[in-house]
Amino acid sequence: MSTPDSVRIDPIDETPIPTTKEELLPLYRQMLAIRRLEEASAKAYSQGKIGGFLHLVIGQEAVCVGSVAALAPEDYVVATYREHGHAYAKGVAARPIMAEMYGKKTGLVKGLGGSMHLFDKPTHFLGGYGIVGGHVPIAAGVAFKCKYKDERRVTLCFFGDGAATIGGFAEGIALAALWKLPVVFICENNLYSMGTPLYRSLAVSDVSLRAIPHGMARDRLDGDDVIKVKHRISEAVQRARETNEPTLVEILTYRFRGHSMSDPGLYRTKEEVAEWRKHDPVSRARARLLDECKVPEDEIKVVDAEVKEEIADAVRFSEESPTADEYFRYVIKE
Ligand SMILES: Cc1ncc(C[n+]2csc(CCOP(=O)(O)OP(=O)(O)O)c2C)c(N)n1
Ligand SMILES: [Mg+2]
Repeated sequence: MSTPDSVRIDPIDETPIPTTKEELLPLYRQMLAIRRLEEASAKAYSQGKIGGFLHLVIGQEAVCVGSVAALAPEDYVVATYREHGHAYAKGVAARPIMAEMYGKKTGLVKGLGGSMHLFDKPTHFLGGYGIVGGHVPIAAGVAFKCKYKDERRVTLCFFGDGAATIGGFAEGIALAALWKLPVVFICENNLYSMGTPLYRSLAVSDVSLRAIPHGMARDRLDGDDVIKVKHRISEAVQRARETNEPTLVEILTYRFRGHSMSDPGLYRTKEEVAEWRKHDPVSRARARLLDECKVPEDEIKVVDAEVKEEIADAVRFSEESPTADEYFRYVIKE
């Protein structure tokens, strides 16, 4: 993958991990559903049907899908404001995610949170946080609870490269290492924090090196292969579950769209975006299904059609649902 040299401190192991139809097809399906869900939400946003902020994970789907595939259902996920895919991968259905963005009563948090504040107790998806890096200590706290109660549950904490410059990140990983907490910190390094490239905010661009002063295990990999992500995160999850040792994993990835819907992304060249698009995780998984797993194209097309209908249904459901009109009930009027 074409990663700027400044980002690559350690060589990255490019050896592909073999896979099977049974393993890859469900992950392809999830990634495609997330891609279609977000494309539909972008359309609704441009039509004025979704308000507030909207941050899309398009291009980064292999990170959330591969990572969450390494978990048991009772494990926890804590994520950022770019979290629709993480919630979906954890088991939240497309309908309540989309309806939440639409601000409808049928939304995941009753239409009162919006895109950045998804939260779902049944699937153990614990948010959705808008303060960059602010959720890293929260994830450490969840992991502390799991260890204290001897639950053998693991917490995945997702954050961006920009979060690695924040105090909350430094404090969260320090405590997790000190107290040996069963948490895997996953830095989704998409090379930019809004319009700021990582090399302008961190002196050393390898975020995973931050694990070293804490004696914490670390890993660093490319994020375009969902199978590789699953296998490498599985190693960290196993370490957390069996020994309560945390891991800091940095996954190099790229968002194909702007930071949010209001960002035309003028700080990146067309050539850079085109280069990364060659490593589209969804296309890559599809190609592996065809070439390596020998899945007939017609069978993949059935999945494509099912996903299309699933998302069309989520849009219809959201459009037809009643508006969450209780916003002001929770506002204190002076
Ligand atoms: C503490 C804090 N500072 C600034 C912001 C404004 N802000 C929102 S998203 C963002 C970029 C974060 O980039 P990164 O952590 O790399 O995540 P990405 O958006 O690339 O997924 C910033 C600066 C914020 N929400 N919180
Ligand atoms: Mg980023």
